[in-house]
Amino acid sequence: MNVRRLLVILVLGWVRPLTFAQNPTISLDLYASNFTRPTDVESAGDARLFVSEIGGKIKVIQNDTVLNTPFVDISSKINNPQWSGIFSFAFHPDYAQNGKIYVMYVRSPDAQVQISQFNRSTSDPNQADPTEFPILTIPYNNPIGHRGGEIAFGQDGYLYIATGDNADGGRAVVGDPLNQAQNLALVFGKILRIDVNSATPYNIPTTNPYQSPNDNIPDEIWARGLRNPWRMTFDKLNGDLWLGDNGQDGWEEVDFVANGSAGGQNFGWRCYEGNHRYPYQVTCDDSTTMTFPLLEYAGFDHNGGNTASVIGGYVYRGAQHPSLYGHYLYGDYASGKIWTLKRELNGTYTNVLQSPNLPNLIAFGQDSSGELYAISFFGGNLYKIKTDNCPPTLSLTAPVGGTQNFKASLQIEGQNTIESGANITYQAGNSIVLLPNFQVVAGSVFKATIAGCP
Ligand SMILES: [Ca+2]
Ligand SMILES: [Ca+2]
Repeated sequence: MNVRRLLVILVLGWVRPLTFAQNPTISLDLYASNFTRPTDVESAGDARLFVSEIGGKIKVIQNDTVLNTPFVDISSKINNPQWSGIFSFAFHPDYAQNGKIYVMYVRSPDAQVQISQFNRSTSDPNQADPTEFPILTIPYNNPIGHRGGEIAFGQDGYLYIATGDNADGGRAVVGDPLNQAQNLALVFGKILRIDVNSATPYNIPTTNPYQSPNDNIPDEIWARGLRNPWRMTFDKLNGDLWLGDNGQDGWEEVDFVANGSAGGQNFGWRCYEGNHRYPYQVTCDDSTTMTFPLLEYAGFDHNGGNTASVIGGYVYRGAQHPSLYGHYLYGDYASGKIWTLKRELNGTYTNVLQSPNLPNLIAFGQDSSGELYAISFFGGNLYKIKTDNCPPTLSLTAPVGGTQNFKASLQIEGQNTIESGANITYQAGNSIVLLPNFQVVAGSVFKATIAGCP
């Protein structure tokens, strides 16, 4: 042990490890613009991003440029280019090999929701073949009813489909009067789960909770009790499911299901709106059978008459913004608010309203490196989520290499490795604390300086 290492350990003998939650401070950087009513952002697992427009196109962003020719164009098949076209799309987890992309859209003329597969062109990686392979149709029959939704692959390789309750969303109407989200005979207000890999168009996973053909429950149903789920994602690190469910007039909610769940959750609607008994539903299953939200926030009735519509997002798993690591980003379409939520393993969480405001926030996106994006429906702009260059505190746990300068206005705590050949500076306004796991390996340079952010 060299003298320097010994000194670090001696100093640590009286430094109490920090226990305060570290809250990132985010900002929005314009990344691409001039989309027409964009609805969703996805990555194919490479450096490109793809953005869907409600009118039926999926566009490619490559080398910071939006390509003129869309990747997918189903403009002639969608129901309404203003409001009801492409809602969501998803690349197959093995897209690099099989070139399969899945699109969820409201189709013309019957306004049912169609989920179809398309194939990457064999001649142009920025084009999909126009041939459509139908997978599943959600038979919505209320012309103005909630249609959800989201399609996304889970870590189990199955395709999850979040559906709306097929009921009107108007202000001050009774929500889901036909109680469709609770009704297990209907696919409305549900999460469905299908296996698109072992059969055409799909198989029912044998572990689906209602897979028995004799129970009068569609075998696709995995969970129920949703009103209008808008955005469902899986944590790319651990496969946990996160979902934003739009409330009626009372409460917006964020739902959470840990990876490996057997399914069968009842998320409550319309027996419950958020954590609150919905007064118009007379008979309900026992509340102990319900899966209540991780978090709720006030909707129209409890919010001074201000409209609210939750937009579920992603857990940040990128490397560019260490203070954001492990935080779930979500927002609100009506208010433009964006929050970061850090959930601990015991289910408690820290929820922080961030200062940037994005009107008509319609979706978050995640690129192949885990960096996050947000897009505005009427604004037509795509933003990259960044953290303030100078957060109050920074806690570094992952190894760092290269030449980097980490800054915090108050304190940096390091329990990480400075990799060989690295040239790293920690700059903090008040203190730099090195915990026992901190290590500077041979051949690297590490500097610590007490200085505020410039
Ligand atoms: Ca069944
Ligand atoms: Ca609920």
